[in-house]
Formats: sequence, C-alpha cells, structure tokens
Amino acid sequence: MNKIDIVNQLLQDQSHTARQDQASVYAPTNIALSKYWGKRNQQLHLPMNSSVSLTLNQYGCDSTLSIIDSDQDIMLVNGDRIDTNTSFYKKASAFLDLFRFSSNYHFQLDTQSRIPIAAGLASSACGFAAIVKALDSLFAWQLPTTQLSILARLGSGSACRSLYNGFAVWHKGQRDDGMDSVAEAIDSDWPEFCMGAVLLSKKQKPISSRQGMQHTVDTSSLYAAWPEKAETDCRAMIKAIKEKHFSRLASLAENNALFMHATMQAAQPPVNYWLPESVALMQKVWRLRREGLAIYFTMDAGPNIKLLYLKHDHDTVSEHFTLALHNNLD
Ligand code: 2P0
Repeated sequence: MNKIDIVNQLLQDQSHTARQDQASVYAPTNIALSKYWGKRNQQLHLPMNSSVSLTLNQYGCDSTLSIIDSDQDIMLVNGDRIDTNTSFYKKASAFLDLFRFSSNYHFQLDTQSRIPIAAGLASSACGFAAIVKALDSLFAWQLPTTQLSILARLGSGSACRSLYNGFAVWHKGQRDDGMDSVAEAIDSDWPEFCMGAVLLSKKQKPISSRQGMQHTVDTSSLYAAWPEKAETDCRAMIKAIKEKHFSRLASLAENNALFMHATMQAAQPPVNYWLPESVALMQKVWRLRREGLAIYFTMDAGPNIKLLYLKHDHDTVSEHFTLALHNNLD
C-alpha cells in the first residue's frame, strides 16, 4: 500500500472535480502530552505508539487553497512566497500531488500563521490539517473527521491530531494500510488545564523530528522500552483527563517527555534538542514544584519548554516565566 492507494480508497465514491475555485479554513496546532516518536511505516507515517495531545485552539493556520492555472504550485506563508527548493514547499507540494486528479491544474496555498514565527509549536501539524480541511471544502467531500485525520497523517503524523479541539488520542492502529491509525477526540471539558510556552530559541533545529525519530529507532538501545511505555502512558493519561486529575496527568506528561528525550540521548550519535537554558528552566520548574507550585513541563523536538499548570496559578506562573503564548484562558 502506498499513499495514493489510501487516498483512492478513501475517495473512491467522492468527487474528483473541484466545486469551487478556492476554500478558506482554519486549523489549530497541537502539542503532545504522550509523544509520537518512531514509525513502523515511514511512508504512511504509521507510528510505533499511540499518542495523546492537547490542541491549542487559538493558535494555528488560516489557509486558503485555490486551484490555479499555472505550471507549478504557489505557496505563501504570511504573505511571503516560499521558494520551491525549501523542505516546506517540497513536502506540501508532494502531499498535494495526491489530490491532483486531473493533471492540468496546480494549487496555490496561502497560509497565515497565528503562531509566533519559529516558535517550535508544531506548525506542520496545523499546516497539513488545514490543507486537508481546505481540500474537503474545495471538492465538497464532507468526509467524516476520522477520514480527514487519516488524510492529514499522510502529510505529517502529528497533523492527524489537529482535526480536533481540546484533548485527542491518536490510536497507533494495527493494520498495514493504516486505516485504523487515526485520531479521535477525548470527551472532556476541562478549561482550567493550561499550557504556556516559553521560547528559548528561534534557531532552526539541528535535526528535523522526522530524521531524529528515525535515527533514534535505528540506533538507540533505549528505544526498545519506548513503545510499551508510551501505550501505558496514553491509557493512564486518558483516565486522568476524564477524571480531571491534574497532578497525575501533568506528571505523566513530564515523565513521558523526559523518557522520549532519553531515547534520543542514547542514539548514536545522540539527538539533542536541549540548550543549557532548557535545562535551567526544567530545574526552575522542579524547584518551584518543591516549593509548592503545581507546575510541570513537556518538551518536543526543540529547545522550548511548554509549562502545564491550572488556570488559578496563571498569574503566579507568569511572574516566574515569560510566556510567549498560553491556552485556555478565555
Ligand atoms: C509529537 N513530535 O507527538 C512528537 C513529539 C515531535 C516530538 O510529532 O515525520 O512532524 O511529519 O510524521 O509529525 C513531530 O513529528 O513527523 C512530532 P512526521 P511530525 O508531537
């Protein structure tokens, strides 16, 4: 099975003709609490393990996708035209190839990001989720969200979780074609749960997450323990979300992130996304926690730290940290 087989299977009864010239959509980004790290199928982005995430509802991409009469795709991010040699252009254009049902058209993708530039906040997740939502609207498919989630995964794994607001779980699935590797919402109403990001560096990562996770799978002797640990964490986190048990959920998330980074550190050569400032911030979180503040962190494939705390502690957290953005305080 390759990507085009999956797309053909999902869209076999659907229109291959655009019903309008352009579609404008919004898709939010998401941050994992139990991480996706490692693939069992690199082409279809089928993960080794399930993951649990929180969508940052108000941070994402406003994207307009248009059908254009041109000899190539055109992509704009925040008004600037993206060079065809960039990895962003190549990934997005290769993804759009899956939906070029008649070869004589190309797409224009115009994305405005509501996420601070280079904040390391999973912009590919909202980017691909937005493309899929826009395609659904352009071709008037009205696919169920689970099927949009599968299509988004074909662009970037974590994008499959960005079709939902609030908490979501991406089930790793068992099938070779990935039709059961899909995200769904976790039923919960917990606006007191906050995530705030502290930005430490806007520099490009030393290694992309796509390469970093594969290198970890291939060379880290600690990786063998990861898939089972991640499954156990996902189950415990879903329970903690449903019970709104903050310290259980947040401590699981912090431990899960550190475990993922430990698998990277044991890769050969190591995959390291930490800066000295990242470690200093972790130590500050641990110190504040010892002093009685209910604060935890998670960290992705980059040096920035995302703090986890409850809404009533927001002012205290803001006194100790410069938050570039935060969620759930409406
Ligand atoms: C996550 N990350 O669960 C984990 C935690 C980074 C660290 O999903 O190759 O950009 O496009 O499927 O989705 C980043 O990986 O990778 C990621 P691809 P993706 O959020």
